[in-house]
Amino acid sequence: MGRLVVVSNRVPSPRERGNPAGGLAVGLKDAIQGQPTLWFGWSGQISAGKNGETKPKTSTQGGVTYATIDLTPQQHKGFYQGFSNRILWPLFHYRMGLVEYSREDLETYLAVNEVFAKALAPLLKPDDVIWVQDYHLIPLGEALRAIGVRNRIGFFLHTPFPPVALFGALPGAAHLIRSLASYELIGLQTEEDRLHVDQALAAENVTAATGAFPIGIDPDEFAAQAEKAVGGPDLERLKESMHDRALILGVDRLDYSKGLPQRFQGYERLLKRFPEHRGRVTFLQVAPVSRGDVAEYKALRRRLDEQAGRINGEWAEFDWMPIRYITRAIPRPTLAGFHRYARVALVTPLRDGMNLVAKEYVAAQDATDPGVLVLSRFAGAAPELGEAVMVNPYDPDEIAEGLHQALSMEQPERIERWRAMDRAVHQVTAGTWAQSFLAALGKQQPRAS
Ligand code: ADQ
Repeated sequence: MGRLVVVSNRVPSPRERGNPAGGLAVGLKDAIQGQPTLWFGWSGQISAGKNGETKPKTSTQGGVTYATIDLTPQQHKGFYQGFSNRILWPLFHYRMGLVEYSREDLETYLAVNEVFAKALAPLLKPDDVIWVQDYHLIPLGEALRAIGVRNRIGFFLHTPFPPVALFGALPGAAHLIRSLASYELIGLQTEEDRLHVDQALAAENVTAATGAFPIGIDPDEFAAQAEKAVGGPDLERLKESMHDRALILGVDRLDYSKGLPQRFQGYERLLKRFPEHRGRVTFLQVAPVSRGDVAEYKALRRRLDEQAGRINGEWAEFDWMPIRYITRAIPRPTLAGFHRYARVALVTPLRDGMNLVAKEYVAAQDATDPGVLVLSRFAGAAPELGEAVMVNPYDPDEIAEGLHQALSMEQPERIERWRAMDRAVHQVTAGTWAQSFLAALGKQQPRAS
């Protein structure tokens, strides 16, 4: 049996391997169980090596061989911070106004993909199946083909893919789209994203197989963690501090795609327009700092600091604080318990590939007394979780109304909605995501024979 070769920008560090926190790592954990796997990518380290002469460091842990390379400071700046995070990330989240294009960054992006290809190729065996992950590595398939790699290669995009009119505005877009044709299969999160990719391919007169493969979680594992947290010290501390108030929970990386300023405004609107909730609810937002060295993220953090401080200053009583705001990560087992205890989860990204937090909240609920999910209709999870209270995340008033509806919802309706969502979360899991993508990849005609 050939190996599965996963390629992603970041390979989890040895410390992260047992307890993954990012969406991609959480999803892949399940996928790679029981299959000989090589996981290749950036170590997360920056070192002053010579471009293009990188030899991967390998180590084996939990049945997976990890092979990593470092980036030079110049590669890290142009490829990761620049083209990936300042250009592709905002563009793929429909935020043209935040794109800071530079041709140098595009060139570094293409060059680093070639470096990845050259470092990976010697590790490959003829019957390996290669699965490239995410927007950092769009041209990797093309770079591998250029140096003679003939293995089956699939690509999965974890972010949304915008309409071609938007994507086409990016200098270099045509090349990136054409490079997609090197893959045997291109996987997207939703049918909408798939349609956009099909349209982009058609606009460049190239063909490639595409499919929607929504990513999921391991719902039983998360539910077990949530149940285990009940009665544990962290959840007890939280409960005690709540004085029977209803908990509204938000959990996101601190990222402008997650709609946090609008969410804070929406919560403030709830307090303003529905006074019955004043003093009766607490909003806990956990938002660990992410990409903290990119200017846009610094600005977002300042804005949220300001908003949280101002809203608390304006609405707090001497014995009640409306918002609790934490910019550090919280261990998953603790977080699972918080999800279970929360009366409402507020998941309002302006755009999101999928959003695993929404699925985790559903999985964590107590079947007899579940909470309510308030969900952005622009999350990739929205088509699957149609029983959530759906909101337009750009409209703080709609968020406030959604929160009010969620907080006022009677138990039978909460149970009915939750059951439908729990079925959906069990139907599409991290495991089925990987299996269905890899099965579809296996059926494609090889492109490079
Ligand atoms: P992300 O943008 O990182 O992922 P998401 O799908 O919500 O977003 O996944 C985040 C993961 O990290 C979840 O498992 C969550 O529990 C965990 N996490 C978040 N905040 C945390 C905290 N404070 N402490 C501990 N853990 C935390 C990207 C795309 C998504 C897509 C995923 C997977 O942007 O749209 O769903 O990849 O494809």
